[in-house]
Amino acid sequence: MAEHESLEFGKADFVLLDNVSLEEFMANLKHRFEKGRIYTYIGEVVVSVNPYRAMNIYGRDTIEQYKGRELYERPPHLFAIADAAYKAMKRRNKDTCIVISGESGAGKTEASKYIMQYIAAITNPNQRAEVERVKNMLLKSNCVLEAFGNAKTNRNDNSSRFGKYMDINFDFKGDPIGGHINNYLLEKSRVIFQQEGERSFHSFYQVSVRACAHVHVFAQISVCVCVCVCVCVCSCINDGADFKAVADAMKVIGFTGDEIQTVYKILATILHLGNLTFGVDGDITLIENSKVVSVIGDLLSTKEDNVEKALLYRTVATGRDVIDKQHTVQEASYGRDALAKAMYERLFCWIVGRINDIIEVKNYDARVHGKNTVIGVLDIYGFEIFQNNSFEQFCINYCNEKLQQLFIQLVLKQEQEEYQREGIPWKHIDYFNNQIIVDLVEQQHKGIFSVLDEACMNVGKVTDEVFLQGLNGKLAKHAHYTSRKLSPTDKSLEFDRDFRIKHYAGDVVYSVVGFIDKNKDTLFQDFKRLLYNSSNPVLKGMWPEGKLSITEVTKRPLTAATLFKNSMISLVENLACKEPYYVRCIKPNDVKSPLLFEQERCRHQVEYLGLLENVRVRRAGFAYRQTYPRFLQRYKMISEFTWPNHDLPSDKDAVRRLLQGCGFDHDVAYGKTKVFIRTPRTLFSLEEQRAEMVQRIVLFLQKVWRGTI
Ligand code: AD9
Ligand code: MG
Repeated sequence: MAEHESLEFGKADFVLLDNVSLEEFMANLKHRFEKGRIYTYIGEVVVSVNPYRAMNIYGRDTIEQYKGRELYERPPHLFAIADAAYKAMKRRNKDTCIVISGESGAGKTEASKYIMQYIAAITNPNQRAEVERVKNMLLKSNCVLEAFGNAKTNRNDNSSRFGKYMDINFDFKGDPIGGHINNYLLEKSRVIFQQEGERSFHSFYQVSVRACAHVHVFAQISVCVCVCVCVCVCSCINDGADFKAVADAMKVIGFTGDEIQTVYKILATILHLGNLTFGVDGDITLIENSKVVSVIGDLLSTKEDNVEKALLYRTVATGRDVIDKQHTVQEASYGRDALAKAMYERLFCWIVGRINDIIEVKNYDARVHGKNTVIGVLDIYGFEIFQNNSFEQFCINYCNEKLQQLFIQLVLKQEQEEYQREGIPWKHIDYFNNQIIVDLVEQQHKGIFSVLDEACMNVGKVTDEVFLQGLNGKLAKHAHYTSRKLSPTDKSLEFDRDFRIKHYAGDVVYSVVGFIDKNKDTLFQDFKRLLYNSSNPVLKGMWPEGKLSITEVTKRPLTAATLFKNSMISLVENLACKEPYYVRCIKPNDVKSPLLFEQERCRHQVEYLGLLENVRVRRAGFAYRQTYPRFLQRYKMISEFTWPNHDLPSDKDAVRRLLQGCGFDHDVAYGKTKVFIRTPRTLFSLEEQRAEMVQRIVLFLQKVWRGTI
């Protein structure tokens, strides 16, 4: 635990509180925030409060202060956690991960960037060119991904609208040699619709600002249905400068000129699609502003006629015949929006894929160089409650439930179970286990995703209302689910289409409108063929499934919910097999003020993040544990009773004898198979004694060799 800071700043580790009560916890958190101390530990967990101002604590000199130090030697900092994860990886050959959680706007993405910067700064002391190249690309990839995956929301001006998990691979020297990014569910509906006060993805504004300056490149980007560029320019975002930074970053990462051009062309196409409107002439559906079609044809390197046909007709196979069925205006509009969303999502995934191609580990032979180890950094969208919450918020909040469950499993549950297993006296500490909500969403047959998928499988007209009826039928008695039908007098459920989930972080009312559509996520095959048949090879390469002709049987694709659920399950499996480090971010207020610590707002977050339980488990628990044989292997040289070998009845007795001899007996507990050490200070002292002994042994051996003894 960190004890080094002056008490003027409060307690640097919540474990040191005199009484573990919510009041004391909050008082300490507030006091530290007001004193400019935004980080506080709970053991090895960092609690971070968003300062909403530039802090002078991330520079080169600060990095130097944390490099190679133990956690409790310096004031709490993200760098200390990053260093701990790095040391564990390097010294013990362990894969580690840093899981950053907290609600929207709490500071996760900023934290993930500082962590990456730190890792980049402390590695590659020999300045190997290849490693420098890899580091540069890892850092630059952030800038590109943020441009395409982040947007201004009412919660955060730079809100991540996708989940990101990045593995950084290290060689046996501990230098980065590559990486891999996994991206999760991009909120693509933002391309066609944004709530009031929000924007679409930054990338659109960046090209649009640019387009105003270079009208000849993107002619006619004016009033767009998709993206209201004029009204939504945000004072705190400099789209023009960002355009340049992103373009440079793409070049540095290694995107070719053609690829970058195609990226811009796709953005421009989507903007133009927003201008397309449909009308009728008799019983013919037509495009009202056909000039736009010709621009789109140019941008997509395909014939104008083909674009028009794909927008107005759908090719269907009836038995052996293939016919062109004309869309209604409504169908055509639906198709246009689906195309805009799908093109953007595909573009985003393609960008991630390209970055992965470039940064993946190459030419590393584990047989020659030893195991390549990994540090994973998870920065995923935070829990969110909007005015209107739809399918996307539902997925995002489910993801946060999964991560909270992982935290419970790793920090609260396993820890306590281990003490019990080892026979260490332990008074169970209660916590809210959100598994029940995870099950409510993902359970087979009964869970909300299953009910949704079932509704989508029905042939014929399936509506969102049918889905809601299904939920009401299956979940009427569930303690965490209700709906307007089930609770007609409940004022928070304003509309018939509303249902409410009691999440671990709070109640959220969702509207079922759009759930079916977003889950099915249909894009007419005609569009896939249109894009595949483009003479632009980069664009064509993004749409390989467009190769299939209409008569070729295609399997029903997995639904968006199933894909997301599967990706979350594999993410959690992946994190669970690494040694985890946690950053728990807190948002101090809703007005982005550096001065305001809204007591209630923060208290709520402390409660739902389970931080108090975390302190209790940590305080009653032990910072370090090791099996007896391994403990001896490392420390036996510091005691005459154990060096070079002991003659006690068991390793456990030997460890006890060793620790008694050092005067640490009061700080440890002896389990069935492991020794538990309460405070890191004890461990630190053992390490110091060991280092001293090793030094003496080396000197002794040198003398023996030289024959001076
Ligand atoms: V979301 O779930 O992606 O919507 P995040 O990622 O938790 O959210 P983000 O890191 O984007 O939030 O932080 C929001 C804003 O808070 C940033 O744009 C900064 O203006 C501000 N912030 C966050 N952390 C820091 C910090 N350590 N120092 C200064 C910060 N400002
Ligand atoms: Mg973010």
